Amino acid sequence: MIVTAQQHFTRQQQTQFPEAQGVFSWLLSAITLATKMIQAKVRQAGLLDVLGSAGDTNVQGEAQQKLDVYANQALLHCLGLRDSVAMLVSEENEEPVVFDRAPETGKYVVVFDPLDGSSNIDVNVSVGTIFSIYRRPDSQHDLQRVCLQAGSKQVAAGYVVYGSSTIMVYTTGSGVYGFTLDPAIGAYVLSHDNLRMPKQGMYYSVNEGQAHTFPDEYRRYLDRLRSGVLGHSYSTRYVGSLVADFHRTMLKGGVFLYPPTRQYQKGKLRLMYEANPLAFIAEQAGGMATDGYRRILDIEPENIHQRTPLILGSQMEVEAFGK
Ligand code: P6P
Repeated sequence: MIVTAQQHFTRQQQTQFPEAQGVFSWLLSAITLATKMIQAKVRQAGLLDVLGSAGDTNVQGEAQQKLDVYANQALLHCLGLRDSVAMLVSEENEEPVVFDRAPETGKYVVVFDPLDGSSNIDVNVSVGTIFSIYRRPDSQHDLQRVCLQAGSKQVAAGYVVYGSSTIMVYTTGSGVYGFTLDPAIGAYVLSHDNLRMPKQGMYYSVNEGQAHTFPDEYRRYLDRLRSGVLGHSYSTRYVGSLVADFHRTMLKGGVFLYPPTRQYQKGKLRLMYEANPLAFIAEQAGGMATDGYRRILDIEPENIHQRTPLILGSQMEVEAFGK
């Protein structure tokens, strides 16, 4: 018996948000629709002359790949059509996109990275979409307060990895569920029911090429992992695409880390649309996520594009940092 993502959203909502009358599951369906549009383009990247830069740079100053632009437009379009969306925050947009909706209608804020790791598309490496959903605080009109909420306030988070298959993983705070897109029927079908991250893994995942610039506590930590102090030696796996590296960590355990480096003194990854959603999912699956000092989900954001160091993965490995 197959369970589609849509059926799962509805079931989750009936048990968790009965007051939402279908609005919440309708919102999630906008995201799955956009990701189906994105995956169709990603699968044909080499054929549709979408390779290479769109000629612009985004707010991060990074060369915008044409698929980045397409992915961002797909999410802005599909989500913008939902009356329940009050505001959208995207890695590709310097400012939030605000919709003039009454507080009792526009109840949600969606934050997303439309196509993370897109520089890998030209070499056919997995890329992904990451999203996070917050409630609009009651009668809150201050834009800053609406979109700058700590990760602990998320009502849902998820990612889609466009890899050897297209898999969507999400949580609404009651466990983690994975769905594989079945191209034959165009639906996401439940494939990972109540996903749990192993308490310890065999892999650590970090860009070793930057290790000489990591702060000492990170270098000491990696030396301890390599020397087997956690009971066994480790192999390293690093795709260079956050969603792919995290999805492996979800299934196999271990730890992913992006430390502060000489180029990125506060770490490279973004709090709002990379660290927070993946931290929520990791914790819901029995894992952990810190910035080296604090639980990621406790960080009070100061701006929508702020970066953070990230240590993310199995409880055993994350707890061992700093010991
Ligand atoms: P580095 C991709 O550009 C990305 O934002 C993440 O997907 C990935 O984890 C990270 O950067 C890789 O960065 O500096 O190791 O190439």
